[in-house]
Formats: sequence, structure tokens, C-alpha cells
Amino acid sequence: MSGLYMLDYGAGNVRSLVNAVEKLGYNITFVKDPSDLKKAEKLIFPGVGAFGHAMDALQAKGYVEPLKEYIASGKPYMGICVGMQTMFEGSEESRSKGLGIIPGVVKHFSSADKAVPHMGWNAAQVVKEQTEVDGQAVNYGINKDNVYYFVHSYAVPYTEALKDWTLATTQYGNEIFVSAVQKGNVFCTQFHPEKSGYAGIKLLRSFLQGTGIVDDSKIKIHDPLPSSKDLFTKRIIACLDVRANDNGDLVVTKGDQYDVREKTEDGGDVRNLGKPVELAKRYFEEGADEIAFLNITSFRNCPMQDLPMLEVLRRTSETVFVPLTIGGGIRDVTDPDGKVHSALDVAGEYFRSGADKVSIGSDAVYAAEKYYANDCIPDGTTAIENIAKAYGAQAVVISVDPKRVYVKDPSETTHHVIETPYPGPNGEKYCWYQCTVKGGREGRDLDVHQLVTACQKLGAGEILLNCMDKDGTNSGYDIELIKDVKSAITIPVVASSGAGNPQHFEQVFKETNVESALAAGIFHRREVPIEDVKAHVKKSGVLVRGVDA
Ligand code: 1PR
Repeated sequence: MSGLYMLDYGAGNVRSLVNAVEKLGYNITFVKDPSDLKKAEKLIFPGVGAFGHAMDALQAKGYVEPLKEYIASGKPYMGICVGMQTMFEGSEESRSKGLGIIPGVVKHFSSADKAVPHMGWNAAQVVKEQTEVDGQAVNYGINKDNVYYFVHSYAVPYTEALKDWTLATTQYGNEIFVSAVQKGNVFCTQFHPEKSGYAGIKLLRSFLQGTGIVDDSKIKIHDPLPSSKDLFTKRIIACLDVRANDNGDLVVTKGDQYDVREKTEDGGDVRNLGKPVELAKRYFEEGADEIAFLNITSFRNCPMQDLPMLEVLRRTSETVFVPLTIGGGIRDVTDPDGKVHSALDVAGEYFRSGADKVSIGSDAVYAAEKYYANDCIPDGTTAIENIAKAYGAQAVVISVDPKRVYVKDPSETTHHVIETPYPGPNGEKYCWYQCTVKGGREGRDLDVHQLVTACQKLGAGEILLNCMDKDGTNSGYDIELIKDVKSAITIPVVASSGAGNPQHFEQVFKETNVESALAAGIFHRREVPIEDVKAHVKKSGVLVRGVDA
């Protein structure tokens, strides 16, 4: 279709959306100049990042008035995430004014009863039912049997005043917010269709194939009913530790307590469990809710030259339509020729290649140390702060590599200690969790409690909580560690390390209030398929996303 345009202001990953549109057989042209908006016949605005950043960029580039004119022209318009939020009058996130096309203000979620950001798969209840529509799927294909991928800290609370506009609502904790709007030629979603698996692809197809214009006289409006519990699902994440093997090939590997070499007398080869792009595609098709790549030898290389990982992301985002996280080497780097790249530039390169989130390991530990040395005052210089400011908190994950340090008595250390039913080698009944850097090779004088609380203050949006003692053991997650971390912060936590069977996932979801659980070895070695994990967890009463096709 000619005339399909995308408005991008360079704030994050739009590659996945382009890939999804192209997969559906359409070509899309980027708006490069305000005059392009006059040429557009259909327009998609995939807002990513922060509201103020989006509106300021639209203002600076002279897009605000031409965009309003385009929307008023009656030609089909689709806004996604911040692209939907900008339709409102303003946001608590920023002083910048919105487009003001829909009445109302975007508000911050309360973290009193839930983790914020709202990050994961949730249902969308259609409240404005189309009874008859020419040429396009009813309700753009939004359907109560599906869940969609959300990632945001701000949303528009549903009120009667918005009845006219609201196509679907979603409940998160006790809050009901507008998750899709539609009126005439305008269709916007708070969730990301391009990250919502096949359910999202179908929705995009509906917008692209249809007229994109709905006759508002042919609709029936229902009231959204708050239920006692939201339909937010727990995420199952597949993690791929990637590194070059001794022949220089990029492989997915997996360690036992971070040792990735085969146990042979001559030191052993790096374990090779497959190719990153192929494995990621397999996990997407098997129902993984998210894929994480960790470039585990990043500290020995320069990531800006680490083109293979950028290429891995580019190729993965062509076939994988769930969120992608990349970790390893997110820090300031200097090229061999002396050119300096900030962590923000490094992250930007990954976002443009298809990543939705970056995960920071070693550099987060140094940032936390700096935060405490500065009397707990963020100084605005860390990678966490800079990336969160430009791309939003939801794009910044902290990968934590802790290990247990046993003590006989809490008085032996100043660190945050827990009493453990699993005593240490000399019968010690207490332990603290020491943070490490450089892939677990160097322990620091910082405990996990200190790290996660500092990172949340600095603006991180999620914690990927590994555990060196549990990694690769198949003995289950470190429940004590996870509970302890969850109690310290309000951002979502990914439980990682030790999954050996589906019961371990059930256990971590039932015994802790963690939002998601990650595994590597059991999936790579095909010991347990993702479908089996999901079927088991679902049967035990925990909500998970079904495998769609
Ligand atoms: O410090 O910002 O460059 O990031 C380096 C990243 O690489 C960190 O996220 C760190 O966790 C990771 N990393 C470094 N060395 C290793 C290693 O294994 N030698 N991998 C490593 C960490 C742990 C998990 C693993 C789970 C689940 N891997 O990601 O996938 O423990 O495994 P399991 O289900 O098989 O038990 P920076």
C-alpha cells in the first residue's frame, strides 16, 4: 500500500513495528519532514519513551500542527503507547502539553498494590462494541481471549467522560485504565501490538487491511466492570547467554554457577547450545513471553564494535514479536581509535537494532556505589539515569549477579543479612548477598538490598535477579533472595537461576510475588518445553499467556 507512513522521533525501538508491518506485506515510509504528513494516507505513530520527550520532539520538528491537521482530515490514524497518550491534554509525567484531541490527563499508576511500571501481558476488555463494520475486523480484532503486551508507568484512568472514545479498558491492580481508543478515523492502543505476538500482528493487519475508519453510529457501549482481580499474567522468559566460542563463532552457552566451559581435564570448550537467532525464534514460537540476550563476555570487548550482537538483534526482530532485552556491555566505551561512546549511545544503538530494553550489570553496581558515596543523592551522570531519561524507566533493566556470603552472626557484617534454613558450609545460619561485577568474577562491598534500592532511585524499571549459587543447578529458584528483593522495591522483578522443572515456576509464583520467571538451561537442553511450563503453571491457578498462533 502506498501512502502508509510512520512518525518516528528517534526515541526507541521502532524496528519491530516496521518488521511487523513488512511481514504483513506492506511498505512503510518514515515521515522525515512535516510536509510528508500531507502525503500520508494512513499514519502510525509509535510513541516510545517519555511523554515530555515525545511532545518536545514533535514541537521541535514542527510536527504538532501538521499532525493535528492530518488527524482532523479524517484519514486513518493509529497511535501506540506514548503515541496514544499524546492524544490527551497532558500527562503527570511532564509539563509539556499534549495534542489535546481527547479530553483528560495521563496519570501515574499507584504502586501501593502492584509493581510499577505495568510491564507484561494483560487483557483488554472491549467496552465499545462495533456491531457492524464495513471492510474491517470488528473492534480491530481486540478480543477477550487474548492478552497484549503493555509497558508503561502512566495511563489514562477510565471515567464516564471518556465513554465516547474508549474502545477497551484494562485493569491493573485496582485501577481501570483506557487501553484502546477509537473514534472515527482514530485508533490508538496503550499496549504494543508489535510486541504482542500473533494477537498483535492480527490487530495490526486489521488496521492496515481495513478502511481504518469506523462509523460511530454503529456501536454499542458497555460499562467496564472492575473485577476483584486483574487479568495480568506472569511472564515466562527465555534467556540466551551469548559469547564467542574458541573458534570465534557466536554461540548460546550456559554455565554452571557461571562457568560455561565443559568439565574436561584440558580446561574444556565453551558449551555450545545453539545459534542465538534460531533459538530465539524457537522460543517465540513455543510461547516465550520475552527473550533476553546476555552478551556475557562484553567486559572484554568494545560493544560498539560488537556488531554480531547488533546483527543478532536485527535478525531476531524480523521473526520474534515479543519484547527483546539485551545485556552485556551497556556502559561508556572507548573504541580502539580513541572515540568515546556514552552508555546512552551504546543503548541507543541496541534500541535501533530491535531491543526494547537494555540490561545493565557491572555498571549498575558502580552506579550504586557512587550513589551511596554521594549521600544517596543521584548526580544525574549514571547510565541508568541517562538511559531512563531518554527512553523511559521501562527500558532499563538491572541484571544482578549476587552470591551468598555466610556469617555465623549478623554482627559480623554491616550488610543486610537474612536468616536462612539452608546453612552454610560451617553451619552458618545467616547470609548476605554480595553483588559482583565482570560476570561474577569480582565481589564488591555492596549487598543486593543496597543495589536494588539504589537502582530504583536512579530510575531503573526492572530487576533481573540472577543468583550465582543457583545458576545452572536445576535445583529451583532462590526463594529467600527473591522475597527479600521484592520486599525492598516496587519495580518488577524477574526471578532467574536454578529452574529445573515446571514445579519450580509454580513455586516461585506462589511463594513470592515476583512478576516473571526466567530460565535458560532447561529450555536450551530441551529438558522442559516452554509449553509444559505454562500448562503446569496455569493448571496450578496462576495466570499465564496461552501459546497463540
Ligand atoms: O556486566 O553489564 O557487561 O553485563 C554482563 C551480563 O552477562 C550480566 O547480565 C551477567 O549476568 C551476564 N553474565 C556474565 N557472565 C556470565 C556467565 O554465565 N559466565 N551470565 C553471565 C549470567 C545468568 C543468567 C542465566 C540464569 C538462568 N547468566 O542469565 O541465564 O542464571 O540459568 P538457568 O536457568 O540455566 O539456571 P555487564
